[in-house]
Amino acid sequence: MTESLMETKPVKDLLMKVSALGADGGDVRLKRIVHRVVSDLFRTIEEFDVQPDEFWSAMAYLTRVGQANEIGLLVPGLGLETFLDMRLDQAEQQAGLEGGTPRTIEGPLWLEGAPLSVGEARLDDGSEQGEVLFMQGQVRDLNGKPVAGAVVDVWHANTKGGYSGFDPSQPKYNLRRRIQTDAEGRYVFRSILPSGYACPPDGPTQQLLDVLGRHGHRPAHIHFFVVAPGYRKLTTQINIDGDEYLHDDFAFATRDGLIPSVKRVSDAASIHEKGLNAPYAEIDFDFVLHAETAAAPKTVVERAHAPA
Ligand code: MBD
Ligand code: FE
Repeated sequence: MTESLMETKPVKDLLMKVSALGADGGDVRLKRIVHRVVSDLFRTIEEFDVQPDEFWSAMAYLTRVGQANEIGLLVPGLGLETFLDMRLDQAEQQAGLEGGTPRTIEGPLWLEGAPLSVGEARLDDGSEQGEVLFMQGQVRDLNGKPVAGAVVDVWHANTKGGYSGFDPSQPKYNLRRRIQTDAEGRYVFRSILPSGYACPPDGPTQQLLDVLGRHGHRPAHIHFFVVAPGYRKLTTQINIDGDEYLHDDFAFATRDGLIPSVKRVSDAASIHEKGLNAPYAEIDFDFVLHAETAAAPKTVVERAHAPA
């Protein structure tokens, strides 16, 4: 066996100089993180005997991920976004926060500034012949008290799995709304049932998934931010029950408690009452928020988003 270069003084000295850990100035926490990350890369290269052509193919890969604007897609695909959620869950548990609607990842496709209305909204513009969905519920706190004036920011894909703002075929803010809860903490919206999302087939994220022998599908889902003064921001999604990828999400976002039953309504009287001419779907889902507390890390996450 050749000796481990990692354990030699020249490599240890190199890592200290790279991170400037031994020098004055700079951000000490960042220096320590850079030292750790670069050390771990060195170690990986050594342990797997990574050859220069392999290394440069990885650098070219990362370049393509950035150029294709797929960082936000690779991150959930590698479970990193779910890991951040697991850490928030753990911190809340340690702070004694229990119950409430489970969080799950935001994903890369939220846009700021969706139209705001009170109590109710229609998310689709009628241009797509999807199955009509009515979704409704109440925002409450852990004591069951309704939260009036909460804002439910909802966004989802169309019947082809595309999101407005990213899929140029859709009008601005299609399938995106902010709904302020009424005096009883209630919200209701009309939309169409989304289809699942699939990673761009020719993109770098799918390229890695292919090499791993994984698929790039998400089950059909609807995203939410729920915010109210004095409460912890909730970032979550519901999944549409029955989807073939329900428990096989490439982004690892499916959770117990986030799979409400989808009621199919097909009686003529109900259809007529809704002004429709075909059966429709109904979902009831309540959001339960935690009161804000200094005992757990904040849930408002600073994150760069695509310009709306
Ligand atoms: C999505 O719609 C999504 O929610 C995630 C997490 C990743 C890619 C597309
Ligand atoms: Fe999504």
